[in-house]
Amino acid sequence: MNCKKCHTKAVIGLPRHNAAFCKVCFNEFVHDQVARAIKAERMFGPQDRILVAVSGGKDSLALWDVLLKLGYKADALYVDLGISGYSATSREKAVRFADTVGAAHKATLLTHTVQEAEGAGIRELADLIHRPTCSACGTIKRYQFNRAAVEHHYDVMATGHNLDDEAARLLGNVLHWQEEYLDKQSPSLPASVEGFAKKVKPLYRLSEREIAAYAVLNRIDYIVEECPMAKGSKMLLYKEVLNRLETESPGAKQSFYWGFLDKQAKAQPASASMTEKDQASLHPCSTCGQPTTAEICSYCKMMARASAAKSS
Ligand code: Q46
Ligand code: ZN
Repeated sequence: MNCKKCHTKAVIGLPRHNAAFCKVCFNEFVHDQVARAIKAERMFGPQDRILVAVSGGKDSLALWDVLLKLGYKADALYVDLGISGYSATSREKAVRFADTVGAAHKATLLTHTVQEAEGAGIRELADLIHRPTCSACGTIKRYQFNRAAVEHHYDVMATGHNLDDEAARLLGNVLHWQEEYLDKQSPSLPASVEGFAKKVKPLYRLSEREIAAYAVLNRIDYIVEECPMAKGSKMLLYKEVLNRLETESPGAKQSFYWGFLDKQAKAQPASASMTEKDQASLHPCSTCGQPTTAEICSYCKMMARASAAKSS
């Protein structure tokens, strides 16, 4: 198998593109896919400051790596969830990457430690308020990333969601006809109101397998294990189903998700109406000042419930 571009020995085959690449041309392909995503979805420009949400996993570290190599000003934030046997290792990977590749590009890694800030790790917090760990985790991560982006004046927040993540999420949303989520499943969500950072997903054109190959070929040291809380999740099941489809017909995931994006772009004249709607119903949380539709934001409510449960 030879490289489609330079005809030397290929290191990876990409059935959905009917192509194979050597390491150099594969890196070019990955960089090009990210550059296309940034341009097509008007994610950010060369002068913008980007905050990458890193977890120590392959996707977020590969995203940080690509953005720095493309010349963008990208710092990162790592949220330490305090999950024993997982958080220490994932943190170590994020810090090591920051100390090597990050430092070479003068990029900074910010950290937020849940145990330190909220007095308990994510599992304990979730138990205290009787909520599934992943739902409490989602609230904390969304809040802390948005807060850091706004407080440190980043123009945009980038996450490492890839084609497999987005296709699986779309499948879940369609299976349950969650139209309100479908509306917001875009690779680029504008900063709808003051206090909410713009959010983008520059890896949406690349599959999980392609990103894993990029990480390995570029010697990115990432945590291979998934978060232990992900076991048995519906997302993993949807990914499995989509992988079966992909094996049978290469390109299935891409046409499913990209097809959705095409239809969405035709149906929605940008996100103007959503922005107006959001703007009208949001105001500052009376506890922390972050935007919310209620009197107190869901993060502050969650923390108040946790500390009440602790002291009772
Ligand atoms: S990190 Fe958090 Fe995920 Fe772990 S606790 Fe669940 S939501 S599975 S992306
Ligand atoms: Zn609040």
